[in-house]
Amino acid sequence: MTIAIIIAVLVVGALGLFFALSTKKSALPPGERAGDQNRAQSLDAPAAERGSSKRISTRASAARVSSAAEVAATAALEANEAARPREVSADEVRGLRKGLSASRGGFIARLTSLFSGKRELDASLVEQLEEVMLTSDIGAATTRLLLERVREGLERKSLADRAAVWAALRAQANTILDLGGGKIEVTHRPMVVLMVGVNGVGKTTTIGKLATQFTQEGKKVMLAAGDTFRAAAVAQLEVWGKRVGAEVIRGKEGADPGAVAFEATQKAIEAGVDVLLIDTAGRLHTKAPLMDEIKKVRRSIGKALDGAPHETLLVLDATTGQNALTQAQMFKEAVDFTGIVLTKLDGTAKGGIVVSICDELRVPIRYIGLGERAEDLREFYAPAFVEALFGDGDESQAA
Ligand SMILES: Nc1nc2c(ncn2[C@@H]2O[C@H](COP(=O)(O)OP(=O)(O)OP(=O)(O)O)[C@@H](O)[C@H]2O)c(=O)[nH]1
Ligand SMILES: [Mg+2]
Repeated sequence: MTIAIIIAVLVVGALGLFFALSTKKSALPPGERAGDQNRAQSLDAPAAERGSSKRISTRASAARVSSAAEVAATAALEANEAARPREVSADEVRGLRKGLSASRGGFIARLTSLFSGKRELDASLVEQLEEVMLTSDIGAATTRLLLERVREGLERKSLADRAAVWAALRAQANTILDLGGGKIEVTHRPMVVLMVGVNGVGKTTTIGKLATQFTQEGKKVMLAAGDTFRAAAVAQLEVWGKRVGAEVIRGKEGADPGAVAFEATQKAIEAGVDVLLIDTAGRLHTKAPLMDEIKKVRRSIGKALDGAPHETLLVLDATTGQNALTQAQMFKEAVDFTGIVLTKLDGTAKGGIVVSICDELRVPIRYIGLGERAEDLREFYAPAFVEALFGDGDESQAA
């Protein structure tokens, strides 16, 4: 009887202790639990490896930090998902192909014509391929790289027919283009994205398109008019803001763009927005004071939020060909941009510039612009792009 009472007391005590411990653990807010933190950290790692996200460190409250950790964890999961090769749908290729029809009708048509008829596959084919590529803005060094495998294959006679040469070219193009670009993952709250580039390349329009896409995904978006030189530039951003229902932060005309960017970042933190998109004035890459100013804008954003801007996107106009490469090289010296948006690919027959940019800069292309509508901004995915540009198919069936 006594032993039974002692056993009963011990069991009740053990249960009580277990209950007390588990209650204490779950009373901690999410993110402060040891397990949660480990989970958030380990999930954060793959995103950090992509080079686009650093550990979260903001001056906001602890509660905000824990919610930022959750955002990071979710985004890292999504990034993991995105890192896996995904299937390319026929619709995706058709849509891209339509936008790239100028290039397909231009240099791609010239390339494919080299394989038509019963043409012998010999060294003269390489010379002709080289000539077409150079006139399509692929650039000398990249052309050499692209043709390396073709040349070797022809020498070793392992590339016996048209289809094999074409496949070798496509594979090589895919290797050059596959730098892990694509859609911006929202890894921080607020995720601060700074847009830079020379005049008229499509910075403001790209912001409008991105704002539309993020809003459609249910994200809260804020825009900042860092182009304080022209009233029309602010008005253009306000039109987009109104269209997508996003607040637009603006300074007085002629205000310091760094101050506007700083204020906007603070407001984005206060308002709990998911994505802050900061526009800047177009600047000539050859003008040192303007390039210094963009460095200052970046620093100001970092003062308002550690680690921000999380993405700095250089916008390049594909129709300017090799000049776009020169711009990129000079911007790279001033601001360490993390991704590229290549606009107006719909308006050029020389889409080869995409390959050249990836090869020379080794910075991923995040988006390409194939028109003026919001849906014309496409996330860049190398296999889909290669299939759309080099693949066989009829544009007349394009969606
Ligand atoms: N066809 C086509 N037009 C585009 C694309 N992206 C932008 N545009 C057009 O390019 C023009 C310039 O775009 P903006 O967004 O004003 O360029 P910006 O870089 O902000 O120019 P600044 O502020 O003057 O430096 C506009 O007429 C846009 O509609 C695209 O992908 N395709
Ligand atoms: Mg603009």
